[in-house]
Amino acid sequence: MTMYRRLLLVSVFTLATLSSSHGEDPSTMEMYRRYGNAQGQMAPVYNPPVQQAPAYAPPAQPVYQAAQNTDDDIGGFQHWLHGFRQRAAGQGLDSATLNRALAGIEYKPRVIELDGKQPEGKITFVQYKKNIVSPKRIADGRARLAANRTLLNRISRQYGVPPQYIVALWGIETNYGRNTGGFDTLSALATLAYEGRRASFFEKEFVNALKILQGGHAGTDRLTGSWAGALGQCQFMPTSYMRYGADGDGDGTINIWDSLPDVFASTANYLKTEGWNEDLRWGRKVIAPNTIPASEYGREVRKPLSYWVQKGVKLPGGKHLPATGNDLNTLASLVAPDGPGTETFLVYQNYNVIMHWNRSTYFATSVGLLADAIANGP
Ligand SMILES: [Ca+2]
Repeated sequence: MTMYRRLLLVSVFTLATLSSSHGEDPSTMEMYRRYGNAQGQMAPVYNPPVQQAPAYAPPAQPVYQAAQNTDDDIGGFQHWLHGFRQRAAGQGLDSATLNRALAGIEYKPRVIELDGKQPEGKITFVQYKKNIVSPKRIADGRARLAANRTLLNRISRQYGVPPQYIVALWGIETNYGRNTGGFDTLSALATLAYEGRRASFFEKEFVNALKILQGGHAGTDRLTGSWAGALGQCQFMPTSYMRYGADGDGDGTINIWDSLPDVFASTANYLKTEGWNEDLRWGRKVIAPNTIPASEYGREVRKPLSYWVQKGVKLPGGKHLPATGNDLNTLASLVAPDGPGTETFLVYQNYNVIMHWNRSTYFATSVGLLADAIANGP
């Protein structure tokens, strides 16, 4: 199906839905059936949320010529941008910013394609870890830690987050700043908000990306990153940038693209804000006896270390866990990313902080393992 036909269908489908008081008249169902057949499981993506209705009101200002022409091959997207513009203006974005930012925005089919190809669940943790915590990434991390030792120590003291975690997140997110992604952030976020699978999430990110622009933190040329809209060397979504971004070099701006002090301070500030406990590690690899049922695995099951010791959880090699006195009250959970009976970890509060960054046990466990490998290096 050509892009033109695809978008026209979406547009017609949406208008048909809006014209029906119940959204279930035969014409709507027919459009849904046809579109669903063409797109398989992607069909629900195009179920237009009710709040998108204002997008189809007549535009107040004829800024977007294409939006008034349903024959245009980007008509549906431009219609959506019209509506977005009205909503964004109500959230404190000025016309100068909107004119500047929205003029160059394009619908990006590749972004939607990638959104449907998330790797999680398709590979095992063992395979993921082999790629992510590779000998090369460990060696690079050790070199980066050594090269930035003074800076990292300063930021570590300020935020209470050990340097190796800052370096590990940097290494996993962008391979130490080498791969920040080449997608135009505004177009990517607009495409994801328009397509609708997580419309409200991506529209909020889109608004915040425009606020970054309006605040003078970055120009449109700067706003490039992952297909999902993550920015800079620490791959913050715009909302994370607004919430956790920190000025590590004191120049008055938060530059997570070029300033390592800003990248490190922002990363550390994120972890600190979400509850990092500098007295604890992230977790560690353990051996769990098979008498522990599957129902006791998972981050939701938080028990004192004394409980796990009593259940027979030990260090690899069979030694006892290094916990005495108050340590035995520390809450911990058993996590086995590939399931009970496979590689198992006993994790603490800081693991949950990493999971806040990215809700993936593959990701969080790999960050911990890479941090340990970097810190324990030569
Ligand atoms: Ca700065």
